[in-house]
Amino acid sequence: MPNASARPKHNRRTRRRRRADPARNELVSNSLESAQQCLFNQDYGTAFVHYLLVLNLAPMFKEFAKDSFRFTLFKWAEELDSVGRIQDLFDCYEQALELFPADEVILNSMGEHLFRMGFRDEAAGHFHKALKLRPDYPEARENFYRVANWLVERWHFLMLNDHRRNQKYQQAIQKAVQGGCSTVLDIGTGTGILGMCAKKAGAAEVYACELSKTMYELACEVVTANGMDGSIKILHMKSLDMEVPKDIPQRVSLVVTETVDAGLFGEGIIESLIHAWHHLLLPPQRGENEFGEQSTTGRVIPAGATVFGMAVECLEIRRHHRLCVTEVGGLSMAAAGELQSPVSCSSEPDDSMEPYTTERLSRLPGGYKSLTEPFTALHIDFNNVQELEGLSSRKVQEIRLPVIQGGELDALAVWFQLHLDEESSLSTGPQEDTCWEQAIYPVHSTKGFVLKPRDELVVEVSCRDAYLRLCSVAVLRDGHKIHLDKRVDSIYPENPTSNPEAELCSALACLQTDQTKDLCMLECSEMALLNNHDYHQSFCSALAKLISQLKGRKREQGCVFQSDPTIPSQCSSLLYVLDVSEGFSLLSLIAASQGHVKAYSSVEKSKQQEVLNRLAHSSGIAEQHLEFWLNHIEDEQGMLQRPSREDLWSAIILDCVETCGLIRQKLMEKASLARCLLEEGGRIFPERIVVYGKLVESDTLLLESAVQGQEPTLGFNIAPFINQFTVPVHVFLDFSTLECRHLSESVELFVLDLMETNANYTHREVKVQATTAGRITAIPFWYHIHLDSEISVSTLSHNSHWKQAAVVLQQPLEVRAGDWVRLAVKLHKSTISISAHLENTPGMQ
Ligand code: 44T
Repeated sequence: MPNASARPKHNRRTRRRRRADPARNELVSNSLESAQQCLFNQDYGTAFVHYLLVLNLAPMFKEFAKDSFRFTLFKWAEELDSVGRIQDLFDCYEQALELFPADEVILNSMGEHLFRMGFRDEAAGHFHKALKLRPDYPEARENFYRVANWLVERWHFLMLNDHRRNQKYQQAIQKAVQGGCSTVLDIGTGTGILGMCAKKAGAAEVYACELSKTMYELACEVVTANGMDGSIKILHMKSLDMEVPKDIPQRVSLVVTETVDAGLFGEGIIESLIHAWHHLLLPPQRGENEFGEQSTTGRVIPAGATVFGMAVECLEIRRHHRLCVTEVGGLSMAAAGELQSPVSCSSEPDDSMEPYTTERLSRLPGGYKSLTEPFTALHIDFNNVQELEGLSSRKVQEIRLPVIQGGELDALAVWFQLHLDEESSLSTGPQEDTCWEQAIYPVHSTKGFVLKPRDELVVEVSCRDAYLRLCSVAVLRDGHKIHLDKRVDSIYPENPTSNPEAELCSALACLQTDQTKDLCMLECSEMALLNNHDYHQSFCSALAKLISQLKGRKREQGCVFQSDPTIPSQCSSLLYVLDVSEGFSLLSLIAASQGHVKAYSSVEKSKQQEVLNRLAHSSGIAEQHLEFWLNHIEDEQGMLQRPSREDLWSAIILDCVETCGLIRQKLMEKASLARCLLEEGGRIFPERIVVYGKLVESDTLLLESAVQGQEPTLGFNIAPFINQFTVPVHVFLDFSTLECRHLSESVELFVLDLMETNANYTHREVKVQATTAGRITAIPFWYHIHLDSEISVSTLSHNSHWKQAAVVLQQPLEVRAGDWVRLAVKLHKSTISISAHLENTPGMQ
């Protein structure tokens, strides 16, 4: 398709001749007429082709036909989407954007398609563009807020707000540049800050590379705004793809980088530095450097790192990685097989496994207990390429750690000290006042292992695929070695010949059961949900109540219920329950265990379906009473239509709140659809959700939301650029450990009635009185999920698998104790927004 915007401008003569071209004019007018006719007939595909022809031949019709063209495009795209013609769909959008490159509605709509297909970064880019074109476009704004976290991760704000870290890096760079490193490469430049430090320190040549497109564009904007666009060359690429002289003219004398994650190596720093030493850096320095002279050798900031570890007991970590209950909602879990979170470094690495997760230990609800002193796990010199290369082949190091306090071994926590140069370092330790999280290597052994004060814990440290791996392998107790990494926990004597019988038994046990067969992976939040006793108990009671009511009703209608649930009942006496929870859920089984219930589960993964089948079997639930719904239907749209049955659903269980603390998208649409599919007396679980919130003053939340203060960052103008990516709602918050001052009591913000459509509203004003003076910076919110009029679950409870969310106010609001604050709460497409105003009505109490 020709690019209309790129076509050369016509001079007057050609334009006059064009206007006078009757054949062309006729084609245009016929095509326009056909386009309109096809549109009227709802033949969107043909209409779209006609419009393309008209608008490419006669761009002057663009304004006139814009609305109809958009409408046609959206309708045609919907059709293409429904039949899975995805490539055609995106081709149409591309053709449309060639005609209307600055059309925010088309951009936003293409973003929505991209998002649904899982192209989150690309989707985010489209929403961002749409919003730049029209900042007051609410649809694009909401979409943008939903994805901004993927474009610019929230830790960028934390790092830029961390003045000590910024200053230390700046000083180290300044010293190196003044010491002779005059050509500099900033690997993973982010906003461009370290590159700008090098330029400001007087480096002659500065290069920077960044692999994220959004961050690259942001760095370009920032560098230009600081008047350095001519003097820093920024490349949109991964450092590993850089070559001399193609990308930079010659090797540099200094590489600066902060491509480190909480586990140090997760951003690929080892690979990047090995490549840099081979291809981008001058050879390393041997002996003393000539101070002040232009350096002919290369070096890296940071110069190296020391990694520390410590064994901890922590219930919060445990409940996210191990099954801690024996019974869930009345079902014994004994037959479940082994359930494991995907965070493990003991098993073979595969794509679905992560060796560690991250947490800020100081903010874990319930805290943690150190079971050992911190130990040094590894030291690495970034200026020694042989050492970097040898890391993966280093032999596994075994460390023995004396246990200092008894407690259950839940995880090894890891942090590091980054040595910027010989003098200066940064620590990511749990006791430090920094923005850093720690890496957590959870222990998986099913029963949990309680360490005693005189024990020694044996930890193995190794480096595989350039990831640091730490594994608790054994405990030395009273001269015995107790192995921890065996699936069957077994006691081995230090000297194997002293108890050959025990050894033989455990070897046999390992042979007899192929334990990996029954291993099933659950997300951390799914594991926490299984461990959430109250949640399942509440559902169990509410379901039991409803089912007994409905059975009573059916009996009155003359139905007979067999006492033995394994004998197939008459169809009309069965009750149907559908659980549309996302991910792993036992609620369908809990429903089926009530008897005379046929339950439909939405669990999709086959390993997880196997677990449900095993549990059904061990709980005496007849095989035909549990079905996997999604095995039968092709597309999601059929989700709530029960297959081939004239009876209606007795209960539909909806998943209302995402783990991150937000209401699930399209919840209300699903609820209204579900309502139409219920039998008389049937219900939706939950029937109602009440949103609660509280006024708080929290600097922490501000630091994670935007670069704070009016002062430039290290003298550079960065904040206004990165702050464009600020979002008003903060997710995955732990309100119980958030450092903040509570400025009011909890207040009901909003009610969502899932059973009564008419009861719902989209706006609500709530008045709340400040109990303490302060600056309201945020309003954390959470939900009471009412299953029926008596039973509810709170997303704020201590054993919840949900986190909380918070609205961070654009401008903090100063209040005195007793002031009334008016909150305007809005719910648009499952997104909550809140603005706060001081209520100044005289006499208001
Ligand atoms: N997270 C810290 C990681 N990059 C920090 O695209 C600490 C997380 C964190 N570019 C809470 C707190 C904290 N070539 O923009 C990124 C990334 C880019 C590269 C070019 C390469 N080889 C790479 C590798 C990475 O570098 C930037 C920084 S990476 C990590 C930083 C505050 N949660």
